[in-house]
Amino acid sequence: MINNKTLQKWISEMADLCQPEAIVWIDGSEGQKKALEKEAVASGEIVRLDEKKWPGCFYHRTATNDVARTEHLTYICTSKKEDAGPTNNWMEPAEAYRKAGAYFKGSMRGRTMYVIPFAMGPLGSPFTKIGIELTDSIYVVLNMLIMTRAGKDVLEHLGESDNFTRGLHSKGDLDIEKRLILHFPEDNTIWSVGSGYGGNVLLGKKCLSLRIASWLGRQEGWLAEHMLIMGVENPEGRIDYIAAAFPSACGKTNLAMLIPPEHLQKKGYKVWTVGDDIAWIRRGEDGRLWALNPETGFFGVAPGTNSRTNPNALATIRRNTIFTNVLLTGDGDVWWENGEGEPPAEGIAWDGRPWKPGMVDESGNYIHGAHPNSRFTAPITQCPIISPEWDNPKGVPLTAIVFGGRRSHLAPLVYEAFNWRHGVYVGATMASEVTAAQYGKQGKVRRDPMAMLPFCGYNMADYFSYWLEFGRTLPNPPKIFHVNWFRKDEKGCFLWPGFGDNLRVLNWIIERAHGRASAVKTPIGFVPTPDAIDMTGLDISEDTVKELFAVDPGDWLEELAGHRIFFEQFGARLPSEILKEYHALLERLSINEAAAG
Ligand code: GTP
Ligand code: SPV
Ligand code: MN
Repeated sequence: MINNKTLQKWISEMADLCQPEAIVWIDGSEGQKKALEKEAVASGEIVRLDEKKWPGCFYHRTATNDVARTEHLTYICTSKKEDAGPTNNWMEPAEAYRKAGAYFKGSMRGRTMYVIPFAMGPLGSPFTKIGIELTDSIYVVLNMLIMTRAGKDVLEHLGESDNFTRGLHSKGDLDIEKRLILHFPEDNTIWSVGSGYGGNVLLGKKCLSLRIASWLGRQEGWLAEHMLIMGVENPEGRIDYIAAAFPSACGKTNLAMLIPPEHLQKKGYKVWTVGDDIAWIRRGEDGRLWALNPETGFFGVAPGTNSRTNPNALATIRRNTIFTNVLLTGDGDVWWENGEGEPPAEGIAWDGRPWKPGMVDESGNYIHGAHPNSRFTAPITQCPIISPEWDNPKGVPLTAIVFGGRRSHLAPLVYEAFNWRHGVYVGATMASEVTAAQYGKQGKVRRDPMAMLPFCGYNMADYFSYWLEFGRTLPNPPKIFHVNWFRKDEKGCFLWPGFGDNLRVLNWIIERAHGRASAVKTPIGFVPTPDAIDMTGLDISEDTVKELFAVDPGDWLEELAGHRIFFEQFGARLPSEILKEYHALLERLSINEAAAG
């Protein structure tokens, strides 16, 4: 099928290691896809859903110990430990190849090795990167066919070049003790073994498009970020594009597909989806930043997705979608918590056990039908508001960059950084409550700079330096903002309705970026004046608005202690500008607190 010597040699080496029974090339054809679906249905790897209700849709359940990214088993394997930095797990490359090699050895005996040539980005775009994933999972193949541009066109484009990411994946025996997700940025290589869950095994996604790409981006002068991209069209027809970084399960997919509240719809506002998880950002010849979504699908969180919160997602997943770890019913239907309609009378839960509504465990806790990190994989083109620009090889020009997290307390609904350098500080000090998208204690606040803590492929101190340097080269860097949809009152209820109403906040952001809309200066940045955000049609009290915008210098001074502890781990590698920003913020807050107190 191919003449690429480097590729052939690598595949034969990997086949020698894993010893598959057969090797099958993925060509991207409909016929091959159908045949693979049939085979996986026959083996029980996937279940075909009811054809009337869910045309072209399938269900898959992963092992119960394999339902989220395992960050503690994810490594950056650089020759020097300092290049991975203190926030990444590190393994010496030779040691890593040896250790994982033992798990890969013979792991594909009796199985087929699928060769998936895939491109992240449209073929021919200056952004685009090519990867080859070798895998023993049809589920992975079917997901990659949705999430990436995969097939023989990619091989033709690659030709005899050796410039591609080498990805090797085997389910192994799905033993968490023998699971490793390894990145070798110096070799442009990814090895993933012992898992069958999304972010661990769809190697084009977090592994290539963020960890490897962030490394490549720094060498080549661009940024790879954990960001959604969306367009907001105003009544005059002007479209402003925004890129926003929120940690996993903190609202990227939802914001990217937002439906404007009625009042703004009537005025003529529209939203266009460009991407929901990853943005590759380059400096354009015009001095602006241009962003591209390298993916072709959504791998979205199912629970909480319903026709009130995200009707566009619901429309997107009606057909040709793979559901993972949701609840399955006997008649080929699926269901998840806070989804559509009443729960079915009975079904099979995410862990494979029979489930009925109202079931509780020994301690009286609710038993979930769908796993909180259950997901759908759906083609991006099925999104009703897909932007006509979504696959423009140039990307889209950015008006603003937004950072955000899940903070019950402290962070106001929105604020604007004073300038690029301060904006980098705001991103670098992002924090969020841990969600079900990663193993760990849920609800605990952890620092997650630019939502990249689990995804930065090199030393995070160098990443901060690179962001600072990147901004210095821009004649008019986009304004940087921070949002928090998740602030709660003392009863634990969200203060802000969120979802569609977030457009009200985006409009303020866009107006500010164009030098309009009013704001007050606070120690942490510019916060909207009480009347600056259009609240028409919202049932929200003046007191709530005040609480949403409140900046408490005492609480922020406590928060700053956390910033300092986080930064200390980087030692001398931390850029001095970050420390300068820290001291300036400390001073602004101290003056403010003294004045208040
Ligand atoms: P990853 O795919 O893990 O990167 O997640 P994501 O950032 O795309 O998050 P997603 O949009 O899937 O949202 C995750 C959860 O947050 C879902 O349960 C949503 O219902 C909920 N959520 C999203 N936006 C809002 C919001 O504005 N307010 C509130 N209260 N919840 C939200
Ligand atoms: C995330 O966890 O940020 C996701 C899902 O988008 S995964 O592909 O598993 O990383
Ligand atoms: Mn994500």
